[in-house]
Amino acid sequence: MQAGEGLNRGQGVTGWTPNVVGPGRSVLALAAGVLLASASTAFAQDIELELLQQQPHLTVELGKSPGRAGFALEIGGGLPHSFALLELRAESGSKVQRLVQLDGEGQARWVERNHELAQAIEVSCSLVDGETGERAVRTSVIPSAPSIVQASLNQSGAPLLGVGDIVITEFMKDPAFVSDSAGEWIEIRNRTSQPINLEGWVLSDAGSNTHTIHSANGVWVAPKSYFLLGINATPANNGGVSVGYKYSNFSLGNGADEIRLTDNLGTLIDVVAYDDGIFWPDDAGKSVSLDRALVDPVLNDDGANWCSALAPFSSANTDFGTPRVANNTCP
Ligand SMILES: [Ca+2]
Ligand SMILES: [Ca+2]
Ligand SMILES: [Ca+2]
Ligand SMILES: [Ca+2]
Repeated sequence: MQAGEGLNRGQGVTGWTPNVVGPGRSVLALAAGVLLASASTAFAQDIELELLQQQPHLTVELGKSPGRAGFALEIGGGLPHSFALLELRAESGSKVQRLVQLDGEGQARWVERNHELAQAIEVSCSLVDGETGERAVRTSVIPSAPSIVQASLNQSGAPLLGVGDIVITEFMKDPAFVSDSAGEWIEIRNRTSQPINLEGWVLSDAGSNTHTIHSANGVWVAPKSYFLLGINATPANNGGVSVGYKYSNFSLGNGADEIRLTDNLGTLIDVVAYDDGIFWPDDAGKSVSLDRALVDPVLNDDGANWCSALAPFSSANTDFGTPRVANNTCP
């Protein structure tokens, strides 16, 4: 889409030009685009207004669908695995900050849901160069946009998802009752009030494990519910666990490993990277279980918020865990 397409009602695009920061060095340039779709628009296409072709960049999508407003920020061109600090300041002066980790390609996508845009919002993005310590800050204003009807829906019309809409809550990396190749599983929780379809999502680690979730009818996680992804979906073989989706080409190392869940648009929805028992629980035959009060995509990054499950699954399986139900409170 060209910048300007799909705009109406006198609303427009805001953009700003690259700046040079530090000793003659262009560290960061930002661009923002605002899409305002008319009431007659059935579904806006997924919009990316790239006002600047060069990297690094930030693009902004605005959207509102019934009961669901918000905007998405695409950050690109940063250093791999570095951080961007986003600050969102409303006209009233209230502000929130978000620390976003960029991926291995120096990119990140951040979605703010349920943000009503009744007021203009000033967005600042800081990228820090880890080598030089240089900090680049760029700011622009998203106008208040009460006339937005809907935008930023993906091509299937599904609402945008954000970091933490699905959270990894428990995993069995080292079952004892059955073999690892039969008994590994991952429990996730849908924290939203909407059903979420995992179709096209990618389960991966930092190595070569990668699996794209696919099922003819989609893979739906009910609102406010737990769901199990497992290596084996046959209860007779997997220790009696009710697996909702069976993956392949993915295993949970008994030492350090990662669980990454990326949605079909490329947003990293949650990631857990555990170690070999230094800061994380590491008991054979017991799942690694996030404290039930800490179901959060950031809090679950800390091994101290996890513990080994406290009780057996059932009378039939002596391994410990709480597959598909709320976890214990950690001791
Ligand atoms: Ca394992
Ligand atoms: Ca792995
Ligand atoms: Ca996480
Ligand atoms: Ca559980």
